[in-house]
Amino acid sequence: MRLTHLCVAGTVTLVVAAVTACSNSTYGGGSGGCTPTATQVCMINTAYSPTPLTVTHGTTVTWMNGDGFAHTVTNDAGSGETFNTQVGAGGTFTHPFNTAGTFNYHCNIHSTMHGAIVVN
Ligand SMILES: [Cu+2]
Repeated sequence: MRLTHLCVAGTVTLVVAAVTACSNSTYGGGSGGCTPTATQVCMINTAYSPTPLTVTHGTTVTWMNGDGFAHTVTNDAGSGETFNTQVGAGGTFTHPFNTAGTFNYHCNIHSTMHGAIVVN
């Protein structure tokens, strides 16, 4: 008769993987705690979202930085609106848009970051 060793099942080793690939934000990765709204642009994963954002003239637009590092909100050359602000992790910046038009902007730190505000 064979002697059977009964292995005690249930010794489950949980491997807690340190996920770094998708957490470039100190605010939880992904949305970074920022939710885009009708008047708010999020800076998430080194991009503006949404873009373009369309608002009615007289609207104050808020940018929130959901990333864990700084961005800027800087008007493109020739834009009818002038702003240039560095926004740290978790920070916000607001700018009122009182004139209709399309206003392009970018991040001075990351050359791939471009956005637009369309004002009706
Ligand atoms: Cu940036």
